[in-house]
Amino acid sequence: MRPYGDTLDDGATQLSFTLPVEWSEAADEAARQLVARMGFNDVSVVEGRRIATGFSYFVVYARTPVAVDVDAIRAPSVKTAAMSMDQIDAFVRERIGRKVRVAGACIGTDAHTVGIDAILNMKGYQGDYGLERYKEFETFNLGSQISVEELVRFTRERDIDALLASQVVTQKGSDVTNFTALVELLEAEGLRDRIILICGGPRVTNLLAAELGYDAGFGRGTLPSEVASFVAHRMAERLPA
Ligand code: B12
Repeated sequence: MRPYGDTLDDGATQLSFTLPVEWSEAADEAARQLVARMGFNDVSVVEGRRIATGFSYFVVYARTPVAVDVDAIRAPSVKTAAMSMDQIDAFVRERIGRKVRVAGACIGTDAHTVGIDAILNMKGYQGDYGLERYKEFETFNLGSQISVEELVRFTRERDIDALLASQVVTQKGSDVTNFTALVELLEAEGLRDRIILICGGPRVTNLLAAELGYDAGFGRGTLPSEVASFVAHRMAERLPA
């Protein structure tokens, strides 16, 4: 399978990028040559303009000769059967028999709270109520710029069942660094096996989460009920038969 624009399989692709150069016709040609060197064919620079002193921005159309076999790709979804808030509350009452204690935060220096708030805050996201609204969840939203040390201390002191860590900024791999530091500290403190550990953010995939040692990862467009359902099912699975 490859991308297409006009006719199936034509490989048509749109790229956009910034170059640290004042715009000129030579800058357009530099952009064209760069994309050709990336392995693309039929390269045309459809937009090139100055965006700041010494910087230009380009939009380029080109065709890729490469393809992937989508049937050979394994990326398991984290989504359990869709359940409403009431159904999840009933499931927790029947199968777990006590409130589930959930804590969430945006970790490291990341100050983007909108994503974790969408999952935790009472009003929720896209008409789907957040975890604070659930009767059977006791929810703690620690906010932004929370260090992994603080989050782990809170987890221990409040006997948290499920820990939710958010990362929106991914510059220089800071998301992976912070997620990794959290897992490592939980392991060092002997807490990792006791909790359900979840990461999330617009660049997070369930595949990445598994690689980092998390129970699940949720990406862009996640609804609170998807997270609540995962936590409830995973808690039930962990109970002795
Ligand atoms: C609003 C915003 C801000 C606000 C944040 C306010 C706040 N209180 O959150 C302010 C102005 C403070 C800000 C600052 C910065 N920002 Co900003 N910001 C954005 C913006 C426009 C929207 C983000 C947002 O709110 N999305 C809406 C929410 C609902 O979506 P979401 O985060 O993806 O969350 C969903 C899922 O991902 C998931 N989810 C998220 N977290 C979690 C966690 C768990 C556990 C789970 C289950 C699910 C989950 O569920 C949510 C609901 O579906 C984005 C660009 C964009 N359009 O996305 C840039 C963006 C994120 N910012 C960016 C940058 C670079 C910055 C700054 C570094 C800029 C600067 N040089 O100062 C600073 C960083 C400050 C800091 N210390 O973190 C970049 C990040 C680039 C990168 N990939 O690293 C972006 C992508 C803009 C860009 N294109 O360059 N920003």
